[in-house]
Amino acid sequence: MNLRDLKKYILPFTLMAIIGFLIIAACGGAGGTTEAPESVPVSGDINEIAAARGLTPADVEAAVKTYTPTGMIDEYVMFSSGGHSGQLLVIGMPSMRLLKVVGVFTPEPWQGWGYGAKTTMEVLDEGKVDGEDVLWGDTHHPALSETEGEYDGEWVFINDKANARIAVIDLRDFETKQIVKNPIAVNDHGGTMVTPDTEWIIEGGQYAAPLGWEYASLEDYESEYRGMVTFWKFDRESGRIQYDQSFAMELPPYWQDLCDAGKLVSDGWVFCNSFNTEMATGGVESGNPPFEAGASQRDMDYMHIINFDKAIEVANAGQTEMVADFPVIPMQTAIDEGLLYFAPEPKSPHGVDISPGGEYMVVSGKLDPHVTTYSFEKVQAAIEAGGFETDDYGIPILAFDDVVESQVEVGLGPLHTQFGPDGYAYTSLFLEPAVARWTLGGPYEDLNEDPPWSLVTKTFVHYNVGHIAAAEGDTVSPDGKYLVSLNKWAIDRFKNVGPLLPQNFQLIDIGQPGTTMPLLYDMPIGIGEPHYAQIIKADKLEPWEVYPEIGWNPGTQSPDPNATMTGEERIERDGNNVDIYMTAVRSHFTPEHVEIKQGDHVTWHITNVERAYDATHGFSLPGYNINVSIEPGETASFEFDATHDGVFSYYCSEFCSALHLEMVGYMLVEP
Ligand code: K7E
Ligand code: CUA
Repeated sequence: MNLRDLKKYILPFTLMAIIGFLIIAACGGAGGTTEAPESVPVSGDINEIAAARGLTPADVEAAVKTYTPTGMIDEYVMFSSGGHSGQLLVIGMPSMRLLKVVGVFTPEPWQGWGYGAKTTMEVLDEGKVDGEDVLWGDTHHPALSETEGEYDGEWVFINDKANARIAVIDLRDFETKQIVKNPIAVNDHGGTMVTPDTEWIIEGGQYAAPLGWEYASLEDYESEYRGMVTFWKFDRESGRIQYDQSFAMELPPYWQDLCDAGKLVSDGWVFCNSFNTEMATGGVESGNPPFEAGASQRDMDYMHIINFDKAIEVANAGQTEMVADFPVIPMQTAIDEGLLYFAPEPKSPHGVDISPGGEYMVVSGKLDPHVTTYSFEKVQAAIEAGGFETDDYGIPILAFDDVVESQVEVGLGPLHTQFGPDGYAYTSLFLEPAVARWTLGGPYEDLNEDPPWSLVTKTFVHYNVGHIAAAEGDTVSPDGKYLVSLNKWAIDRFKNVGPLLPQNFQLIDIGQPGTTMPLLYDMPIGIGEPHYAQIIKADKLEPWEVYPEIGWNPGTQSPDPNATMTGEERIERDGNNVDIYMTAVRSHFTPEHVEIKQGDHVTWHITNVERAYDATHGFSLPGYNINVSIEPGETASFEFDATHDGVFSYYCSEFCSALHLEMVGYMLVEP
């Protein structure tokens, strides 16, 4: 490629970047970075304090809307991805207080996740990739379980983009119960999304590769590389993904991005956006267009429209091929059976979001200033009418004009869309950076004063927003009220903490109609880059305060056969195998002496016999990398070989009582 060609590719991006930076610079000023005053009065008249701190009346109003005094419980709970921390964050709203970091793909010492306790090691072991431990993840999209399209507060799922894994978290105890590794894909992106009754969890792919971890040269990209979408069957009774009832669909090697399940009128269908329909394979070092240019040449990519109800029938009828021992509907079967259609979508889109009633699919092209809304009804009519063009793989393409309902110009770099209860939709604008409010038409037309299919207002955010999340925003009845802008850049929002900055969540008030959409609060996220979040009404969550019975196994969510009641503590030896049955209660472990021999194999069971709310004990065994968190009622088990001799003091690692420091014991390992 010569320099002129390269310029042709690069120029639009450079322009976009410059525009982006200009705007950042502009709103950095407008956003008003204020130095903290030297000294702030802590007593006196409220107006004096506000004036001394440089607070405007709008700031005071925002404070009153978000300030949550001690003991007041938040109205909403946000489940946010923890990005490449591999964890899940639980945040109260509107206070924006971090309530919990849930260990998912990465060991999390403070909750004993991955430091010996069997119920945690077994789950992390399920996440092995090709037999190897992979003890981190890149979590992107949490999905709360739904009943009839409403969040039900029972489960939350999240994907690991890096390794194509899905985790299942039980909201009775907020612990991860299962990790499944996708056998046909190295990595993923379009997960997790659930069907309206959580019978299925959707995991879309991203960077195409030969399915099933095979090798093929990039020269053979078009014939050997493939995209995919996997449908995981979820069983509420057991609380587990049913691996052997799950299946995938082979797709062209376009980069499938994000999916969403249809709901109400579009229930039974699944939609995914894609980019790189150019099938660029990069190689800038060899004079090829770089990926970001090569994958952005066409004006249109393809929204994938999947007749999912029919796909289930086809899979159940065995019209699948095994790839890495996993059933996959071949692309040709998907075409022949009418499971897969495309609709052109402008231009390098990112995500597809289904309106609350299921009537519309909303897509934004990153390089197009519009949101494009497709009508499900029109899609059905176009499929009915037939007579399609096809892509190179023979997949029917519905004509753009036949299926588009409306295009609304919202601004630069539109990404993701959320919905309110009042016919308003919200789209993040990465480049401006702002959140746009615009109106849906059709059945939503009379819900507000603003004309249908029009931009209403924008709120600038700081900075470079990715996803946005609205209260109950993915349900059939969104709440409105609050929206969180998940910003990628923080720049000047916080005290500099060095070159690696936190991401910035910004709470926005969307409870007022029209052009009023004020920013309320900033929350720095100090771990990982959160991609997406879902927000549930807090009263839908009813987790246990303590485990239901003394001797509970959180892995099976049932009584543990190794539960130990007070008075039953003992050490049993059978040859070199030593079994320890221990209890923990404020403020002692029983037994307090454990005497074993070097070379023994030790299996240790500890039951926290407490019934008091929050009476957690930790158990740490230095020298053996053991750290366990034992919640009230829980029985935790771990095993190790006593390889090092010596004297090891085990102690409680949760400050649980005035005599917590005395909650200790000695393990003596005789050489
Ligand atoms: Cu970062 Cu949904 Cu993975 Cu957009 S994704 S921003
Ligand atoms: Cu138990 Cu500290």
